[in-house]
Amino acid sequence: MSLFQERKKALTEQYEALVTRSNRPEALSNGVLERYEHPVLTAAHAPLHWKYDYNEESNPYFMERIGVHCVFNPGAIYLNHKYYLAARVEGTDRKSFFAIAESDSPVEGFRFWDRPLVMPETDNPDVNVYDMRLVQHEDGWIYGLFCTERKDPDAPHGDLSSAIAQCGIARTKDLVTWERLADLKTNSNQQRNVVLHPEFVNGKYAFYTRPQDGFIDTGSGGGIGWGLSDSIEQAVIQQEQIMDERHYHTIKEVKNGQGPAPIKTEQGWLHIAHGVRNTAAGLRYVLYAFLSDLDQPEKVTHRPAGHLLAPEGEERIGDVSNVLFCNGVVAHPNGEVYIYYASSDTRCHVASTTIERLLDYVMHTPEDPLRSYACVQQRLELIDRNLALLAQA
Ligand code: M1P
Repeated sequence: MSLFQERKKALTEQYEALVTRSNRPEALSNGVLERYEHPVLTAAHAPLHWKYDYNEESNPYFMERIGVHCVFNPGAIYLNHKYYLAARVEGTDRKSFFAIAESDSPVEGFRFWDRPLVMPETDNPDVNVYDMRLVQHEDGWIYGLFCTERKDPDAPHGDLSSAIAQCGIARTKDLVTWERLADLKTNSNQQRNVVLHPEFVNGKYAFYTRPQDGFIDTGSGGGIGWGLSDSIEQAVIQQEQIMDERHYHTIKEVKNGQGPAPIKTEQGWLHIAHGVRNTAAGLRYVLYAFLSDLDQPEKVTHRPAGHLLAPEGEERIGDVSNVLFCNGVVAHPNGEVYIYYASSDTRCHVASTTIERLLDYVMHTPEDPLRSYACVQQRLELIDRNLALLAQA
């Protein structure tokens, strides 16, 4: 067997073992949700034929030609009894693109389609696209909203990092063929983490936004915004209001952003979002949850304090360490919920829970009292109630 054949065989076997491995939930969770032992998608899940030249003559060493560096921040949808993840795949050339992985199971067996997703460009080509939120809208289309990034034309000479981030919009019926619509227009210089609400509100398309002044810093951008547009083909938000503010000395003091489209429940819209604070080790991204009013989704009714999920173990390390990010969730009518989240801009994980448990969490976790003394009082109340119960036992 030639070196080419040996390597191709060994790598193919390794790949098959990876994509077919089973994935068990952790034994004893905190009761809110269960993590799983393995990530559901990693860079190693990218098919070998995306990376290697399969021609022995032109690639005698069976060498990787176009590498894949990370697979993260997946949008998620359940269609025709299958789970689909629209992952952000980042090549070794640093460009991100989207690719669909599918499985019959919510927690294991995800396999990428043979080809990545081809997202059409607008007249102003994107340099980078990432973080798709998949939404089955009541108008009958599946929408993919994502961040589109282009070099900032006003960046000072020599600044090759500053970009303008805006919201790209595309729609599909089958996840295969995509129609690109005009980018969302708002009054903000920059937008990331824009999400389409799944229902019309007052007959209009409704968006969660994240206005910000700079590419990295939100500046005066106060938090998760909300706005309506008459059209989706030429989406324009004239008036943006902040519905979930950043707050001093909380998990979202630097910035925050809506995760996937919220889940409709009898008690209200259940949201998963990310909050960012600054530390000596750099920015730290955690996931949090909140509930908003059924008729006025922009009105937050319950704000549990702190994080729902924070980076743990290997999740803490990666290309951009100390980051959890979520833009995909699947909620079934029977109440099962699968939260797809990425760690450290590197890999994708799943956590499972139910709508009932998430509602219990958002409605019965106390709000952040915002001062150490008040936090101790809050905890003492719990401790005293528990000590009384323990004394009776
Ligand atoms: O690197 C962490 C995340 O940073 C950005 O998110 P945000 O706009 O909220 O800061 C995005 O680039 C996201 O993809 C990335 O995971």
